[in-house]
Amino acid sequence: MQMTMRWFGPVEDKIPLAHIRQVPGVEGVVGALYDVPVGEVWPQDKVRALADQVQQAGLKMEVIESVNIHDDIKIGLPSRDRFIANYQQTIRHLAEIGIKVICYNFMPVFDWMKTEMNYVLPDGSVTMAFEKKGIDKTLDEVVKEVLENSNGFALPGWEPERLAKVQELFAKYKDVDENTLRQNLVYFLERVIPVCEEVGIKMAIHPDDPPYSIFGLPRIVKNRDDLDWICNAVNSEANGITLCTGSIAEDPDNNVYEILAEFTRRRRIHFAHVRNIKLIQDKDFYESAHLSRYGSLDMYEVMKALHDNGFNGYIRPDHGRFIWGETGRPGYGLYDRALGVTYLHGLWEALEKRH
Ligand code: CS2
Ligand code: MN
Repeated sequence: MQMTMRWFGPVEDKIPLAHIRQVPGVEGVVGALYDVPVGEVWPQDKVRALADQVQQAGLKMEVIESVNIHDDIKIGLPSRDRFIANYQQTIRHLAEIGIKVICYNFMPVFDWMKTEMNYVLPDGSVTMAFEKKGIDKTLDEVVKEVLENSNGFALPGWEPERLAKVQELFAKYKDVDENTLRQNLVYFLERVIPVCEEVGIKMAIHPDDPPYSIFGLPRIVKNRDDLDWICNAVNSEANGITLCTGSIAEDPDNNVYEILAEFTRRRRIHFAHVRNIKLIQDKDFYESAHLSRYGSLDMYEVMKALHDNGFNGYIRPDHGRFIWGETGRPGYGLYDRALGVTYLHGLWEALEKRH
């Protein structure tokens, strides 16, 4: 496995690559371009500049998170063909600079949803949480709160300019049910997977976060059966998964260890996001420290499911808390994610030496 950390680039991320390089066991970063509008081609000179910068810092960049999917593709509008052609071109450009995996999601309207961005734990650390009462409000109120509480950062998938028109966007999805969304995903995959196969890239879909419907929007990457359906719909290793333990485990009915084991065995998990969450009541939860004892997941079992089934993809700690006075982009401070890396390496080493 290759351990990585997400890096938001020289403008958006205040953590220098030089600091990421000092985290023991981190070989690469997971990068992206943030100044290209969703749906447009990522220009070759820009992706190359990013790759050069990472390489000069002594790190690899073989994973992109995310090349986001334009809403017209998810809705299935005639304009999708232009956006899919752009996506194909972006795949080619990324292959040329050595990218192996593209993480993406197929969630309508917005990316992950948390209701609390500054949730204070008893030890004084600050994390993110999701409480159902936080979305029992109007859509406009919820969107306003998320945007106001993101510490001044544009969260991926929560671009203020898109969400300024959130009602319009919702209206466009009014005839899109789960079936239609599935058909639209397949339409997209049938066109991009052959390109991926040709250039040696793997697509890796991220589960819905949370993995159930919110605001009446359809969700199609929620559980084992959804993942199975997606894998079979376009049966290619290039059609794979980003298995995010935190997201999958937000539905207590999901058995995250079995899901990890099955899809690792099936060679479809190309990228793993590993984080722990603490379920509070019903489906409310907060993102805890990585160690098993702080959350609801057994992180030894998580790593064992990957290890024992032959995982050889990319992995990163997912969100971290803010500790030691750090502030910044919610979920993406340096210190707690670095502790997560070290812990995950410790588990992995123990698994390697077990026999
Ligand atoms: C990530 C997601 O920060 C996060 O929670 O796990 O934003 C993820 O990058 C996207 O859903 C993948 O497209
Ligand atoms: Mn994730």
